[in-house]
Amino acid sequence: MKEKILNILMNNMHQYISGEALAEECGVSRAAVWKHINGLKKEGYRIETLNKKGYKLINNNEKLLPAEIQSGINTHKIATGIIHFDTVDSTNSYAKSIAEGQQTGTVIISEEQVGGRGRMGRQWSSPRGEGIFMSIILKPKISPLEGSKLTQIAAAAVCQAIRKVTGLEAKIKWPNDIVIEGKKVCGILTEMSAELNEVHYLVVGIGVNVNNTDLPDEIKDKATSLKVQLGKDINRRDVVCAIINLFEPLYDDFVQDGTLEKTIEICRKESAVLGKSIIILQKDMEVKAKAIEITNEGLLKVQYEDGREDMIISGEVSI
Ligand code: BT5
Repeated sequence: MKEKILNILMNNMHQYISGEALAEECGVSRAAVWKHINGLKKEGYRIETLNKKGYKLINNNEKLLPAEIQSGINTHKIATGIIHFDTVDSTNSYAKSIAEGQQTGTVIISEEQVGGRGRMGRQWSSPRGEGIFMSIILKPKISPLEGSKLTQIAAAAVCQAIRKVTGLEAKIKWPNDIVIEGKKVCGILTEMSAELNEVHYLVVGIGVNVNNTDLPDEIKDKATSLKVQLGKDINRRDVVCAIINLFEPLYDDFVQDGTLEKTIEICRKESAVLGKSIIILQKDMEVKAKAIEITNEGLLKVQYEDGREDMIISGEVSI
């Protein structure tokens, strides 16, 4: 109901709509409308209320507010609960701190991160309002050995979402980067709490550079944003909704039927590394190899210069 009211207000941005009209269109009482409007205000929407005239939504500064995301998604589990922050240390860290008490699919999203993290303690540049910083809490009944498959599912969803919303030729740089013209536009960080044979929860963190124009010097040469590539602003909400909508069916295939078929098909089709000479960085060692296959399990099959073949589960690959 809250989403419906928000939709009507959004379609009539900057105009007053009477409580009566809203109540009629939504089939609820005016008191119920008032209650939902207060709920939206608590979520951060600026809604002006004027006696006799009704309610008016003022520009919400394009924040990624929960009701707005929920009105653009068609999922059953993923993002049915969304927690939004103006600022947070790291959405992954927060997600982990509350994961035990959450249902599968809860999404944490923030306008900025002051301690955004990459893998192995690296930093993730997370400037306010420019990118997407979100984490999904998941509780699949899988073996801990399968945890890395969630990264492949997220990569396939983000790659498709970017292509769908912007038309840009996003590619997946196995295992956890999305790149455009060889430059990183998204990173994925999957973290897990598990015992030897049981997963407690997984947190899939997704960071996308959307409207960034001024990337930090340290990453300027190897990073890009959707805006830099497209030459115009992109609505972050559209990208978030597309990611969530595309993630759920791939995730469901995996947890319900144990199949990664569609995910792997996308990871192969959009791979930035298959068939290429790559350098694998593992434990401070650099090894040259050729990327020859992404297996049905999401592993990267490589061939070293001496002809030996190997299967890698995770790691750092450069082209
Ligand atoms: C990643 O790590 O690529 C995973 C990034 C995950 C970020 C999301 S945001 C929401 C959630 N909450 C978090 O705290 N994290 C997740 P890795 O493969 O280790 O790459 C990290 C490296 O990418 C850094 O060392 C930089 O070189 C580069 N980098 C940092 N910020 C970047 C950015 N905004 N865009 C592109 N590259 C960046």
